[in-house]
Amino acid sequence: MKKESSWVKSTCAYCGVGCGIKSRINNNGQLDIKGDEEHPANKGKLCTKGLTLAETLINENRMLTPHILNKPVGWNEALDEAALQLQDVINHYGANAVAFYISGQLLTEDYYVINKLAKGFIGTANIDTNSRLCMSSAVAGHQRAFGEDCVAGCYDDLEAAEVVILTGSNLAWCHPVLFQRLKQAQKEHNTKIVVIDPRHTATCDIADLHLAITPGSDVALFNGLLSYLHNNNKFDQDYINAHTNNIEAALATALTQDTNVSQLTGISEEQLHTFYQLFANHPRTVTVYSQGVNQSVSGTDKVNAIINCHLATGRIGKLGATPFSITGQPNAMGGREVGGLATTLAAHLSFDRHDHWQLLSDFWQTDKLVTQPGLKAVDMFDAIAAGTIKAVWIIATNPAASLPNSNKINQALAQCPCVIVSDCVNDNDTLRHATIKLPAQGWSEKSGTVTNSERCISRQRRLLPTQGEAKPDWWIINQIANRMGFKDSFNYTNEAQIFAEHVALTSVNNHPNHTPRLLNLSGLSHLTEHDYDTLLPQQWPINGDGITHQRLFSDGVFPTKDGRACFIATPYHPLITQRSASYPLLLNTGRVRDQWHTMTRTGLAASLADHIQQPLISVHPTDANHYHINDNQLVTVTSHSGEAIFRVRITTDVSPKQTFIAIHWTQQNASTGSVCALIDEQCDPISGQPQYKATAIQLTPLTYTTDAILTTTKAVAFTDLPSSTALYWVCKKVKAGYQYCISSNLTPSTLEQILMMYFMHSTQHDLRAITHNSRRAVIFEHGRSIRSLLILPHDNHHHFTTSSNIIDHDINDLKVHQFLNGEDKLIDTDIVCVCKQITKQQLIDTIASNKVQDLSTLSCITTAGTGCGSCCTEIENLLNNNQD
Ligand SMILES: Nc1nc2c(c(=O)[nH]1)N[C@H]1C(S)=C(S)[C@@H](COP(=O)(O)OP(=O)(O)OC[C@H]3O[C@@H](n4cnc5c(=O)[nH]c(N)nc54)[C@H](O)[C@@H]3O)O[C@H]1N2
Ligand SMILES: Nc1nc2c(c(=O)[nH]1)N[C@H]1C(S)=C(S)[C@@H](COP(=O)(O)OP(=O)(O)OC[C@H]3O[C@@H](n4cnc5c(=O)[nH]c(N)nc54)[C@H](O)[C@@H]3O)O[C@H]1N2
Ligand code: SF4
Ligand SMILES: [Mo]
Repeated sequence: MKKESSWVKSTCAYCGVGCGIKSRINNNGQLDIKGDEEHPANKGKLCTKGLTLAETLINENRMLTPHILNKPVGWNEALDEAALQLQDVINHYGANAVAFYISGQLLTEDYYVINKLAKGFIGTANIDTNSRLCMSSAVAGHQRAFGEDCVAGCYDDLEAAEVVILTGSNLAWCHPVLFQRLKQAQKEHNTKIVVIDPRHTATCDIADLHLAITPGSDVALFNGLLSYLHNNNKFDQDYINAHTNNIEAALATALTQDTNVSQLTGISEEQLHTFYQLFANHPRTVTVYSQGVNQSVSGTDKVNAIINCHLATGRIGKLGATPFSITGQPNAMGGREVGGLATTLAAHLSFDRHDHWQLLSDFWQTDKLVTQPGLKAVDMFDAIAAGTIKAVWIIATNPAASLPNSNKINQALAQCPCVIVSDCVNDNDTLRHATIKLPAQGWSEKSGTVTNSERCISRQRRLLPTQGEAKPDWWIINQIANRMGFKDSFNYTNEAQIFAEHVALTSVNNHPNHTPRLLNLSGLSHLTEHDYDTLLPQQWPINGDGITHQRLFSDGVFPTKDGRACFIATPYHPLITQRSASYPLLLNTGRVRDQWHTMTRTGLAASLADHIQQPLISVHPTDANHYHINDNQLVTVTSHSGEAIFRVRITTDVSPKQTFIAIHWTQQNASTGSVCALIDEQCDPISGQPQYKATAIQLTPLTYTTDAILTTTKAVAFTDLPSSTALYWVCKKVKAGYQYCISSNLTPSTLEQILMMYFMHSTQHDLRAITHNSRRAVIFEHGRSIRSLLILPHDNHHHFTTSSNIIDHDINDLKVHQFLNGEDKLIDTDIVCVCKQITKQQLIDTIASNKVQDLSTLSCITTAGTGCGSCCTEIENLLNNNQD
């Protein structure tokens, strides 16, 4: 038996809450993971995704060696070839013909080096990041109001506030640990919580007030609030006079639309009044905003409309009073710090300032520094499609699935002569277009720093040995930079050296007479490599005195020329996407609780696949009636951009004429591919952030004759099948394998024949049966089941999606024979409590049969909700809905 290792502290791989974890290798050689009680972000708590991190660290689908044109090669060959191809494009077409598309999932050190290479040495600003899709409206809004991209507040403010407004944020599912903190604070101090979201989400369960706003109308709501505050003498005139500019313009714009707010936002006068009063009467107010605000053609204006209300009341930089942009990715903030966006320079230096160009050129000792912003993500891929960009290096992001109009993105990548992709996995929608694939170390192997939503820098540490020949991203970039002739400036041998350089850059000329940048890490200037290894979580700024600052702007001084914040006039424009007779419904997109983005990691954990098993479209009952659609039925969804198939979830969580689809499924795990195939490419004109939350669509019910469930220990390739075989298929991880749910227009016997031929041949042993008109087969290897198949004629009343999993069972196991005899359970319900594996049906049955009225009794009987607690709000919902 192996010995357990000691606990090592690191940071969770996923969201911008940035929870601290503790991890050790247990005596089975696997990672034990728990929350770090000493980390200021989570104080020991973790959500389902954090708790199941170890389950995702399997070697399935890992990229283990570099590849050129899909052939495995050694590192030297791959690096030489990548450098040669990039150099070749630069020689023939100039530096702007190469582009870099990077990610908020990189470590600060990786991010710093790639940005330095592109902007400082190759001399192209065509380097953008998936933060363009995520935080760029917030960045632009902060720059306009504060002069620098800074998040003023901290998590403690959520606990100190009297009123917390969550707008365009599904905190319960997307930042679950912050949600738990807020929920606890509400219990202790009776915090009033307002949720502004067109949908009823799990977050609404703690809301005192839910404003189901008309999509896209946030600017009208907050302009209305500014007018209300003015008209009711709630402005902090002293603060405005002492610390801000431009109130007149912002107020004049707001006042012109005042009377229409209820009509514009779809919120009743009464609810509006309650909200405006709550805001007006509670100085300690925090407004949290996320993608419902940022991902909009008016995203930047939405951000400034919110900030205007906080500036007008002096509610910024104070305990429990701040506008608060919460970040999505684990290092969205770190990326912004090193200038990963095409529109920013490193260390919060600006393209607008000549003195900053000089400072950075001197610091990097280069004469190639770019002085103009480069192409933003959507424009960058347009330039790839147009052929003006001829080489792209994509690192730690999956644009073929996550950018709008993904059919177009896939075409652009397919025709691009040089597509270098650094990723940890061997296959995703983007890697399918790679000409050169470079294997990167993933979470648990890589080492460096990340910054969370409250500016807290934490270490991610190495926890496990690296799989295959994967290398740190910074190392790969450094190697290619060397081969492109920049050896003197890229001679890092470890991540600590890069961090030290980043720290030094934040401190250069950063003092009062140069319009100080608030991003200042000079307090870390003398960090040794040992100090870096043992670095504790700390918030920036960390000035020379080593003192960190929890809140910014507490002194009312802003990093602008005159030290004043700026009000921005934000005229309201209704949504540009208009529904028409051909596309009468509106599509909103976002996240589900247990999956992360394109599922390359969370998709590997069987326990995370149960909560929401398939790509669903939420449809309101009146629309379902109108289209004659049943719950769980498949529909084809079309938009101006594309077409895809989803399973219907009929729910009043969405309003009539509105729908919602989650973003996680891709070409890898569903026939339909990504929901982004439907998203029209409309962007905010200032930030360039795509409008992911409002696309006009149409629904058509899908008819078919046969359903099948194939369960297998190894993933299978549906692309190998004749195209007429499956109208629709989707794959989910199950224990010991994968389960495919297939819908087809073939007869059961023909479908059986094809699937048997492609996927069910065995040299060992197989068992088949036909029972109650279903067809079943199991094949075995060395006495254990490796694949099972179940085929049924489709019945419009029972859209089953799962069958029992009998993979990796003994040939004599009772369950295997129950399956073959048709005595197994077909499941068409979701698992609500993932930790304890309790299904929705079990909970509904328990509520009914025991007349249970409260969460604690239900938890006692079923154990649901006693794990991480992320599902408690969903269980409470069931309790509310199922009591008569
Ligand atoms: N489980 C999970 N958590 C995650 C992620 C994940 O993939 N899975 N990803 C992380 C990342 S990168 C990000 S960016 C964050 C995103 O975190 P959030 O922004 O909280 O998540 P979303 O689901 O994208 O969108 C939030 C809400 O905006 C609402 N909305 C849509 N239109 C409007 C509108 O016009 N006005 C308003 N006020 N609201 C609107 C949507 O209905 C949705 O409920 O989550 C992070 N956390
Ligand atoms: N319709 C719609 N689309 C959206 C959104 C939406 O709300 N609606 N939200 C947008 C937002 S906010 C975001 S942030 C994006 C996210 O979209 P993406 O960034 O495209 O999604 P991920 O699945 O996180 O892709 C990360 C990739 O990096 C790999 N990876 C992970 N760690 C590492 C590493 O350390 N090094 C390297 N080299 N690779 C690594 C993973 O295997 C994976 O393939 O999606 C955007 N797209
Ligand atoms: S809240 Fe975010 S950072 Fe914390 S455990 Fe969950 S996914 Fe990880
Ligand atoms: Mo994001």
